[in-house]
Amino acid sequence: MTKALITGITGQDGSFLAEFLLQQGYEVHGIVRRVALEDPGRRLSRIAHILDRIHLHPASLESYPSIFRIMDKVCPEECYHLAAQSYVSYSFDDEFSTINTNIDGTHFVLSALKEKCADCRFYFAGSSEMFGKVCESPQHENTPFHPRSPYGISKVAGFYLTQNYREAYGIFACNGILFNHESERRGFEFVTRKITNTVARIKFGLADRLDLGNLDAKRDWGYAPEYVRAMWLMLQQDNPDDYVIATGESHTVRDFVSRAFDVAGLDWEKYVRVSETLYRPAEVCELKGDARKAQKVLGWQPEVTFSKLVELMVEADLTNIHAAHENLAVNQ
Ligand code: G4F
Repeated sequence: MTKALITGITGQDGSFLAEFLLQQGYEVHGIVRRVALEDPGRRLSRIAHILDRIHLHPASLESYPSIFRIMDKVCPEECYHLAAQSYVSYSFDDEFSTINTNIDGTHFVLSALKEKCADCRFYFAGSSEMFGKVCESPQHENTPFHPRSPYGISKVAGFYLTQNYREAYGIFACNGILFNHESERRGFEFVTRKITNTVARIKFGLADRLDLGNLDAKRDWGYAPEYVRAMWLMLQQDNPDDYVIATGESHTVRDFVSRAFDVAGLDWEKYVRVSETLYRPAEVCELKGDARKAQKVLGWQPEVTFSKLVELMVEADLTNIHAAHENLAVNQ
């Protein structure tokens, strides 16, 4: 059994990756915050269905000794470092904690691996936010970075730490440069889930308005379960490398909104209100990835289209809200 360690196992990607690795016959370990173990109903909800098949270890990415202890104890063969403060907008509100946690966390994991299990293969969750103010489109592995947020800056630092550990210490360390990837498990603070959840609430009469910021921003949105497979593929190669993972298609937030309301049979223009307060101090206007290298070397290709992605997210939220409604009615 190959032993894998996932940081950020409670998040969208961590939960899909844990499921995927279990299916591949892995022994799966995850790092979680101590508070998560104390409040499993809320904080472990995405992995509730696999809790009896995975091993969770309390630690903090802000504490080197706690990470070191886990590397010493688990000594994984593959490590997927997904944990981060990953909400771009929030990174402007608290630059210091985003930058400190994200950069130190990556550094601590890499350093502890080097000390305790230098043969472990390492995956770093880089981001298309690193391209920021793009100088060419689509963006590929050699497109220069120009991050536009503290979050983007922290990911660029993590990217170079990963490359440096590969070059300086011979660690099998890979960077995935993942473009936006969404699902029915996406957090409500991200625009896609905010939209699909509000659409479902409007449909059931629980909301009458959707406030959004920049509707013109364009993103390359894919389906998260397909993206975690790409992470795994990177660590199965003969040599470590960096890969862009994207669909190659870009759509505006407005396109997403329009399709989401459409799926629910509603007219978006009746409900959406643009609020200046939701604009970011510096915006990434357009992202579109070129994943030809991943296709050629990893044999990876996305299948879920933009339209299908929106549909499956709206339908999942309609089902969730309908079920919550029914439960409420039964309990009253
Ligand atoms: O959904 P978002 O918050 O995602 P963003 O900023 O693109 O970042 C996501 O993808 C990255 C990969 O490229 C990840 F690294 C990162 O961790 C995260 O997963 O915003 C998407 C776009 C932005 O342009 C934003 O300005 O939607 C625009 N937007 C418009 N109204 C809004 C809203 N975003 C949010 N979150 N909420 C709004 O009301």
